[in-house]
Amino acid sequence: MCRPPRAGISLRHILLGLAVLTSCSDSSAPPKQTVVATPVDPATAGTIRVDVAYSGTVPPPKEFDMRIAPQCAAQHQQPVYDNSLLVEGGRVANAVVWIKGGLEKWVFAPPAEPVVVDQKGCVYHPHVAAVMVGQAVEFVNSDPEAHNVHARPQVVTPFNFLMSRQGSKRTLTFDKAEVAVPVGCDIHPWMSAYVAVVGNPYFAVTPANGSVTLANVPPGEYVVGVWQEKLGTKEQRVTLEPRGTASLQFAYTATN
Ligand SMILES: [Cu+2]
Repeated sequence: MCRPPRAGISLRHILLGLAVLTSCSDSSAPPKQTVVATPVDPATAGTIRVDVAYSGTVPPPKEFDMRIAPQCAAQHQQPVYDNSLLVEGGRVANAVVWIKGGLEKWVFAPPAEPVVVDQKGCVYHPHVAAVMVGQAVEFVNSDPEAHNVHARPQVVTPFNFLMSRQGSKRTLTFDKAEVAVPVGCDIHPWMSAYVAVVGNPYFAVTPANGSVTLANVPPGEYVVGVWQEKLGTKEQRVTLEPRGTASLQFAYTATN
């Protein structure tokens, strides 16, 4: 059952928003056309290793107040904290690393496997997801609570849909790149996720150690980007020799 929200926004408002956002051109089904990809020669491909670091004070994370949604709160034995800046030992988690420039003439087939974003305990899992243009993103509602999935992008077409039934799923694909699309739920205002959409298959989200490796990259000159929701975007140029290994260090610094 859908529980009426009590935090200044009514379900009627949300449904009104849903009705307005009917012009979404992002397909709800995977693209049908066959993509003829530019082959990557494994004999010359290399790897780019990226480390994302942070120096300075990390603000203490805020605890979410789930009292307006008892069914959400009941799913957590421990406090749930805002994870918009996860730093451990100076390493940044949940940063998106991707090849931002240098592959414009290449054509890549999107991965066949969907990326799942689950709504469980009124929290998105994962908090930051990354997909390729044309790759499916599957939103799942594992909660007995209703959620609406409300994206406020700058490039891709906005979307906003209600997932009222536990176990329901909805699949989207994107036809443009955007790092990263903010997604939230108007019923539970603490819910926040990002979906990064990249135009090539060379991307990753940093784990707790802040390090990712982009593998099977053709030799060339690239711009590598890093995005983190609180820290912003940084980029560096890199030249990858045939069969080469390049290492890039990105360092964010606290501004306060
Ligand atoms: Cu919700």
